[in-house]
Order: sequence, then structure tokens, then C-alpha cells
Amino acid sequence: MNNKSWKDYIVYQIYPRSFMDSNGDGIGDIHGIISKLDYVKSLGVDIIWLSPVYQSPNYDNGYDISDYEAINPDYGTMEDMDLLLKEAEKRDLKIIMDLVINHTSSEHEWFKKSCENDPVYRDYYIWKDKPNNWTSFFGGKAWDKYGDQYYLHLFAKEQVDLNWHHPKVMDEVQKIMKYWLDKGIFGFRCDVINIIFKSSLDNGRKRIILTGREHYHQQEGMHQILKTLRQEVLNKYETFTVGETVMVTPKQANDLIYPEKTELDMIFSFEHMETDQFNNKWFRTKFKPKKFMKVITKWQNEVYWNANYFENHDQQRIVSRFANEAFRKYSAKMFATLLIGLKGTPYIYQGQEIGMTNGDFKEMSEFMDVETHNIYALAKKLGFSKKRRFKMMLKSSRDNNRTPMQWTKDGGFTQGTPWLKQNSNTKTINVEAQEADQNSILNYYKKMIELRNHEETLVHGDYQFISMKKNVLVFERTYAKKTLVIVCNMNDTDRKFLNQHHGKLLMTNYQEMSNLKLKPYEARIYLKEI
Ligand code: TEU
Ligand code: CA
Repeated sequence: MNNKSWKDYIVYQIYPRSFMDSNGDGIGDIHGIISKLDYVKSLGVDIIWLSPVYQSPNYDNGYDISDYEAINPDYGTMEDMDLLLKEAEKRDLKIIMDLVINHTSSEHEWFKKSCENDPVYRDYYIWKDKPNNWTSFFGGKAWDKYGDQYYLHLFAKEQVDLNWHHPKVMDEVQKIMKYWLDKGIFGFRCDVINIIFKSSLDNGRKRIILTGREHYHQQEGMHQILKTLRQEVLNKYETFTVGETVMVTPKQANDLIYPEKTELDMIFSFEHMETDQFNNKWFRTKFKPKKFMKVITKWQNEVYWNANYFENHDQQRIVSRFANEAFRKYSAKMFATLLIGLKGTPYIYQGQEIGMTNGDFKEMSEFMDVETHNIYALAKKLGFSKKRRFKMMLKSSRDNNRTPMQWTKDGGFTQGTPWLKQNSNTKTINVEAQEADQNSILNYYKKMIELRNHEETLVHGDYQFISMKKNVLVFERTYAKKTLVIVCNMNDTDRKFLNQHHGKLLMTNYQEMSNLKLKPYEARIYLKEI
């Protein structure tokens, strides 16, 4: 499909630290990405979402930026970045970058001057004589002391919240966005964008999670900021924007994305990724397909346009988390069918397309994530046993999705020692083996992407939930004179399924099919002419 519109695009997320290392230091880098652009292109995707490569002391793997217009030497130089943009464009691949404007690194020049009470920069950040009772996303207090005042950090203490009441902050961010758009990027993934405006610094209602959030979550001031960025910057270019919006509801999502091109194009919600937990992600519960699909269906029915994802650099591997790993090959393909079959933009996270599993960590020293270590320490303080704490980390650490990309049976990510332990199952789960296997997860993703690129019903069709009997999902997508019937057995067991007149079979994740039942994680797509 040529002259695509923004709703046609499919996005592939690259986490640079773990994608491909070109110089043997064990850290993924820009030249590594360039060396794999033909692979990314071969998937059939349109846009790369590149997680941060900006200058950063790396407390939170780049989500703590110390210079927005410089490249972290871990990943290369600005010349390398310019080359990546050029090489991507040659392949008709667009690149969107992370826009992290809720906070900067504590090592940003602005914060250093703010700490020195520089009259221009002091109010770039949020200072108080005494901290209020707000708590951090990473556990613990949201304030740290410098000099005789406290500064706000809703994430790590090295990630200092910007003061969006200050007009200079707006000017600085517009300059950064124009710098990158003028370089040729296609847009932004806006990090925690719906908490950037703090309406007050009053104490919050005491909560188990995020005391204080009523003062900064989804505030009117945030909408004003986004409308200004849209008018002053984004609408001057052809752009694609997606916001990461914590704790957002369907109505709040629509407020952010409709009418089109007034704030963001779409947003990542979290509700469907929180159905297998009790209170928070560290208390995982069994994945319940019915509960999961109830949320997905709500968002499909109520939101103008969804950003559909099941994995990213903060989540865990769905074949480990949402399914029985014994049926990994089938469950990965079933989730690919669901993800790309839904209405909205599909986001595929590196490694998801080959069915990578959670990491095989054996001890805490193998984890690198700041959140994981903070929460482990907090759990210890709260009296959780070592065994219980470690089990919580194994299930819910973000490092599960940050293990090096598995290119070959020997890994193929680096000639050196990877910064984060590579999963030993790269021996059997890797790109090379799957490129050679026409029935691999990788080739199934390519077929599903190809289908979406040629079947406009998957782009423009409405979503119609049909049934979810005994966790066999049936939904339809209808557009013009065609209906696609999408069937997903979300169980690790057979399920009775009479092959009624669903129409012509377009896709299936098994070689042979029964007319009476679905096998574990069997997925099918039928085309019905109406
Ligand atoms: O994530 C924000 C966010 O909501 C997650 O931190 C989530 O709360 C947490 O991962 C649940 O385990 C964005 C980035 O995606 C994340 O990588 C950064 O750590 C965070 O913001 C701070 O920039
Ligand atoms: Ca490297």
C-alpha cells in the first residue's frame, strides 16, 4: 500500500542498549542498529521507535537525559545518528524518538545551575522547603535534599521533575523538538506525558501507590502544554506522536487524541497490562484471558484510535507472562494475530517477533534495572523473605525485556560481554534459525504484517467482539464489503470449535486444522465477503 496515512503504519521498538553491539563493548549501539536495518525492513514495519540514545549518566538506561542535543558515547556520535537517519530513510523506514520532558537527569546543565540558585534556572525544577507526602514510581519518597531545599523526582532521584509552570521550560522543549524534527525524525513517543503538569504541591491522599498523584495526573495544564507543542512545533512538520499515559482511562485517552492533530495522535494505556496483578505489578496474579479481553474490548469500543502493544522495555515477555511456555511457538503467533488484528496501531517490541522469553536470571547481581533494585530493597525493608523477593523480581523486573536481542544460536549480539545477561535459550530462540524456518514465529509476524499492509479491513475495519466462550476469543473487523473473523484459543488445551461458515481461511498458526476443535493457542483468520 503506497502513500500510507498515519493509521496504516506499524511500529517496531528498538531498545538501543540491547539491540546490537558493533564494537564489542557489550553495549548495543547506533552502528549496531544500522547493521540491522535490512532486518527491520524485512519485517514490513514502517516506523522505528528508538528508545533514548541522548547523552545520559544512565541511571535509568537513558530516561535520565543530561543533554537532549548530544548522543551518549555508549551508543556513538551525532554523526552516527545522522547516518542512521540517512540509512533508515534509504529504506523508507521512519524514526520516532523518545521525548522525555517530565524530568531531566540530575546531571543536566540546567539542574546543576538550578542547584547553584542561578536566577534563570532555579525555577526550571520544583523546589520546596519541606517535602510533601508524595511517593515515587520507583518506591520511596519523591523528594531529595540539595542545599537547604528539597527537589521533586517522581522517578529515580537522578531524574529531576521539570517545572512546567516556567515559560522557559516550554521554550527549551520546543527548541529540542525542532532540533530533532529538522534532523529528519518523524515524531515522538512522549514519556509519561500525562504527569508533567503539577497543579499543586499539596499533600496527597495517602495511597499504597503514588501518594500525591491527584495533583499531577492528567491535569488541564498538561492539555494546554500539548496543544501549544502541537501548534508551535508538530503541525509545522509531518509527524507521528504517541504518548505514554499512566493510569489513563478511555475518556481521558480521547481527550488527548480527538479531534485529530490537536494534542497527540494516540496513547499507550496500561489497563490491559495490569489485569494479571494485585494492586501493583510486583504482586502478579494468574493471567486470565477473559479479564484481559474485557479490558481490550472496552478500549477498542470506547477509544477513537488505540496504540496496541503487549510488550515494551518496561514489560515482560508475553510468552512467559500470558501463556504456557511449553506452547511458546503457538502462543507467540496467537498473540501476534491478536495484536495486529486489533483496531489501532500495532507496536512490536524487539524480540517479541521471535518469541523471546523472560530472562534466566539466577541472582540479584544479574539485574541492572534501577527500579528492580529499588523495589527489592523496599521489599526487604517490608520484611519479605529473600526467596519471595527474588521470585517477585524474576516475574516482574523490566530486565526481562532488556536481555540482548537473540540473533544467532551463540547470541550474535556482541563479541564482548553483554551489559545484561543474555538468555541461554538463544541457542534455540534466535533470528537466524527462524529466518530459515518458514513456520517460525518470525515468519508468522511477517505474514501478519504483510496482511495488515494489504488488507485495509485490518486498518479501517470496526471492532466487533463476538464471543469468549471458555477462553476462545472470536471478534470481527468489518469494512466496506468485507468481514474478517479472528479466532484465538487463549488456552493451553484443545477447545471444541465447529468450523461454521466463517468464510475463506486467510491465516492459521498450525499446519493442519481440525473442523471440530482448536489446538492450544490456535489462531485463525477467516475472510467473509458480505
Ligand atoms: O515509564 C513510566 C512508567 O510508568 C513505568 O516506569 C512504569 O511505571 C514502570 O516501568 C512499571 O514497572 C517511562 C519509561 O518507559 C520508563 O522506562 C522510565 O523508567 C520512566 O518513564 C521514567 O522515565
Ligand atoms: Ca557497543
